Amino acid sequence: MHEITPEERDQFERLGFFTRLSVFSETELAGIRAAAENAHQRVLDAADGKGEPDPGGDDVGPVAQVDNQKYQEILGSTIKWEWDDDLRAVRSMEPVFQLDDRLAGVIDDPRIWKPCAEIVGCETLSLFSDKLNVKRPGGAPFPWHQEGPYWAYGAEDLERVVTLILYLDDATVDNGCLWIIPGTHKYGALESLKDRGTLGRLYTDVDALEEEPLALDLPAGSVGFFHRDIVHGSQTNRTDQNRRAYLLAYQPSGLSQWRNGQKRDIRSESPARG
Ligand SMILES: O=C(O)CCC(=O)C(=O)O
Repeated sequence: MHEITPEERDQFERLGFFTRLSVFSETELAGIRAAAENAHQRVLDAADGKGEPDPGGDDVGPVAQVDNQKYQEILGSTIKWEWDDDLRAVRSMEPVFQLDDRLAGVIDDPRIWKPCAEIVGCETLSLFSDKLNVKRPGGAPFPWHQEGPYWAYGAEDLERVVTLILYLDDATVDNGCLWIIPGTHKYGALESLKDRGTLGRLYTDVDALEEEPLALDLPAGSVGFFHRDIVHGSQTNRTDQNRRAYLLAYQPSGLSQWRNGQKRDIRSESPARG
C-alpha cells in the first residue's frame, strides 16, 4: 500500500518530485503539531535558562552570526533563529526528534519511509536528517537552493539520499508554501549566488533557468518527496497563521546522520501516534 506507482516513479525521474495528499489524518497531525510545539518550547526555555538542564551541561551554545542569520546549538539541535529578532522564534531546528518521541514516530512511519526506500532501491533505510521548519506569521523566506551541494560535505552516500516535506498546516502561497522548480534535479549542482556573503554559496542562481516554478500549496498532512538536487525555496509567511513543516531525509541503513554523525536506522512499522 505504500508502494510508489509507475506514474509517481516516472514523475520523480522526469521532474524530481511527486506529492501525496493528506497522508496523515487530522488526529495524527494534532499529535505531531503538539510535538513540534513542545520541541520549540523546550528550545526557547533552554535558551532562556529555564527547563531541565542537560546532564552533559552543554545544552546551550553561543550565538553565531553568519551574514544576517543567527545560529545556536541548543539541546543537541542546530537552531536557526528568525531573521527578525522581534519575532523571538525559531526558524528551523535540526536534528529535532531527540526533543519529542512523537517525532521519532513519524520517522519510523512506513507511509513516509517506504516510498523513499523504493526510490533509493533499499529494503530499509537510516535517517539522514530531520528538521522542523516553524514558519510563524512573518517568518522569513528561504532563498532558492538545492540540498545536494549543501549535503555534499558530510553525506556518506549522497547519491542515495532522498528527502521529503510533511506539511503540518495547510500550506498556501500566502503563508509561504514550498516552491519547487520541476526538472532542475537533472542539472546536478548549479551555480550559487555571487556577492551574497557567506551564505550565498548555499543559494542557487536561478536566472539562467527556463523551467517555471511551481507552488506546492497542499493541505496539512500532505507529503512531497524530492530529489536532493531539485531547486526549491519559499516566501515570507504573510498570514497570521503558522506554516509548520517537518522535513526528513533518508539514506541506506547503517550510515551516519548529517550533522551529529550518529546512526539511526528505521525502527518499526508503527504508524505515527495521534
Ligand atoms: O520550509 C520551507 O519553507 C523551506 C524548506 C527548505 O527549503 C529547507 O529547509 O531546506
